[in-house]
Amino acid sequence: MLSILRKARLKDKEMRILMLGLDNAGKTTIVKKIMGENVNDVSPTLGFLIKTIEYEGYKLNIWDVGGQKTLRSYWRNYFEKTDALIWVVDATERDEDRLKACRDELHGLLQEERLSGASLLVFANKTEVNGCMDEMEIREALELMDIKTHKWNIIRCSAMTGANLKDGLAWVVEDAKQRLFLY
Ligand SMILES: Nc1nc2c(ncn2[C@@H]2O[C@H](COP(=O)(O)OP(=O)(O)OP(=O)(O)O)[C@@H](O)[C@H]2O)c(=O)[nH]1
Ligand SMILES: [Mg+2]
Repeated sequence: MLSILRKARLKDKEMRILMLGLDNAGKTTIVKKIMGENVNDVSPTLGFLIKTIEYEGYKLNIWDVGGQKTLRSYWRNYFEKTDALIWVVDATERDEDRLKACRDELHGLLQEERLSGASLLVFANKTEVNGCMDEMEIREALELMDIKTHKWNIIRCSAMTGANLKDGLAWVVEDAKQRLFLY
């Protein structure tokens, strides 16, 4: 039933994208940059924001949810009907506890039945900063290689410069298109 509904929406060229990650990862900045808005006045998200982006004929409804620890228990309220999950990681984060939290929260999400049909894009953000983690370090820190339940991809990006943000959306849309023919 769920898959039929998903297919119907995909045929309407509409997608629901859930953007999550720890606080300070850069989720809101990414969305603002994609929308062409000023990225210099973001503040922590206390609830959620929905932004609709037109991309290659698709209407992408992006749910940007606050990632502070006290807010993470609310994430589950946004799982329904998610077509793609974008997990944003701060590539400049070197604190071991934060990286562990980042890994555990992600792997916890992947256990969620309501997210089982969603593809996963990991956005490694802030990569314009010198000395940030490279892709291999992030794969290891987040144990991405262990993910067998979801189709996933990792893309390095920068919300500040805008680098690769479109590539991320392109992957998400392309992946959804392929699924249209899989059902
Ligand atoms: N250098 C650099 N800083 C960034 C980048 N993206 C975001 N930031 C900074 O990171 C901080 C957090 O950005 P937000 O977009 O508020 O992070 P968030 O993930 O939405 O955080 P919550 O809403 O608390 O979950 C801000 O000071 C941003 O300016 C980036 O690509 N490069
Ligand atoms: Mg935010």
